[in-house]
Amino acid sequence: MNIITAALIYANGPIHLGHIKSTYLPADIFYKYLKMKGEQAIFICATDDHGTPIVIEAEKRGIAPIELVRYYHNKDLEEFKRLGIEFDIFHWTSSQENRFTTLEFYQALRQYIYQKKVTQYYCEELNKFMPDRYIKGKCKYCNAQDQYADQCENCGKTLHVGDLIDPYCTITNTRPKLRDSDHLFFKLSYFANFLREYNIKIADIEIYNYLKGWLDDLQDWDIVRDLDWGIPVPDLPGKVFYVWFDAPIGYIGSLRALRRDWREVWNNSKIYHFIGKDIIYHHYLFWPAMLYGANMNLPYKIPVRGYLTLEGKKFSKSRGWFLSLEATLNHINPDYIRYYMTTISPSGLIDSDFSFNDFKNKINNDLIANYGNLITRILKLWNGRDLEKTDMDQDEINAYNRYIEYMDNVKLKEGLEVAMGLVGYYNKILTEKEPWKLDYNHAKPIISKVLFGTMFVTKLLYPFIPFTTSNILKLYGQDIDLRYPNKIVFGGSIIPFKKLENEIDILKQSIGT
Ligand code: B3M
Ligand code: ZN
Repeated sequence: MNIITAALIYANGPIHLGHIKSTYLPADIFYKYLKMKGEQAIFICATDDHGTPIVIEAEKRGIAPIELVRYYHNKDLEEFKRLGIEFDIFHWTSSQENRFTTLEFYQALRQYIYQKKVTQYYCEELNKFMPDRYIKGKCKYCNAQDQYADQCENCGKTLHVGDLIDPYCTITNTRPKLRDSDHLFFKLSYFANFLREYNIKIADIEIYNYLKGWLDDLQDWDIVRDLDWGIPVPDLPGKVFYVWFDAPIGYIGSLRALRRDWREVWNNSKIYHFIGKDIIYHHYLFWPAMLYGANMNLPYKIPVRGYLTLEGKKFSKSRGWFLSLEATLNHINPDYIRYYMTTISPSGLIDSDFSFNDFKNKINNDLIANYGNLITRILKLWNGRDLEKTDMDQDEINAYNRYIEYMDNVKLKEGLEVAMGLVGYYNKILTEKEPWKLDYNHAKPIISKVLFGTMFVTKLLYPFIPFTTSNILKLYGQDIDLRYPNKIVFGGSIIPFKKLENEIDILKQSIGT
């Protein structure tokens, strides 16, 4: 079995194209590919429901955290579906299953967990410890006013409890006290040797270099927060587990909601975690240490992708510079989104840029002009007449082998390029041999070859543009698998795509919505 996971999405705001490109789309393409290849695979995702930002967002809207996370859970699932993303389960980390699993992990890891007092801000008016994000004050390094307690936005310094001058609680406007609170720490440092060896095995060299600084200086993790939203910590009333403790456990908690034999399945699968580069630390270090300590199967591969910029500038929610998935889906064919995002997203740490011109160009002059045109031309040329059986030639076999190799290694952009190369190969045969100038007897072998090839390459394109390709495959009697076709049923002529015209201008108007 293969388990594919996509990072669990925080349930406190809309999905944007940055999430899609780094995580959800590559995971879905890889999942579709494995299924098409005939492998068993389970695709898991969930909303990540806990953590302070969720509590703050809910408070801002005057609703309970549970209402906020349920709202986003439904909305996210709906949008993922519209993009053709098909999880076997889209669960939530505030589920029963995740609560049980988190408590079991806590028991299993007990020997690596110790209790320690930490000093926290405490609001006497509310009678509560206050998370960093609720406390503001003056930065002790640069004197900037109104900085949050965890980081100064002016000088960039990380701040610790006590580093703010004249701190105040943002809810009551009173001065918080400093008080000790009992927390639990996970001995990450104990796992240093294991983590080094494990990452030499599974991390790409680029990622390994990125991890090195951390590997040399592993800090124990505070896995407790003084909050009332989260999974309660046994024997520490008023405290919950830190969101990053129960979030990765949510992969297993979600599998548990899907399968009774979840433990066997987890421990006997190849596990692939698809993530964005901002959460490398948690997936390459923290999570494997937890799994190892709890005697559970470790991730087999953790594919990472970089951030998305929009017209060269960083996505920013607060400055309204982003494309939400919902707004994009309202105007653009989902296959176009998937196609374009794949062409700009190599694996690894490198960032990619979404550019409106490039988008239009790649859809109209690459996808439609090459693949769309091939479909339309060959079906018209054939027009349902009899065919002769053809087999793959050496060029096709080579392309197929390269496709498999790239896809197996989660090099999806490269896999797509190989498929599009094959599209070019068939177009070239038509252009060079001009079968439309021949009588059908002479044209037949050429038309047959290109037609079988076109159906074949349509299969290779299926994981990337599933809506269009599955329609075509169905219409002409093909299964969704990787076999070279042996028979084609005539389903009429079609024009599979419509060029992008003013959709691009409309999409520009949707920035920030
Ligand atoms: N929710 C952060 C993120 O969405 C976090 C991922 C959890 S994966 C276990 O990037
Ligand atoms: Zn500062």
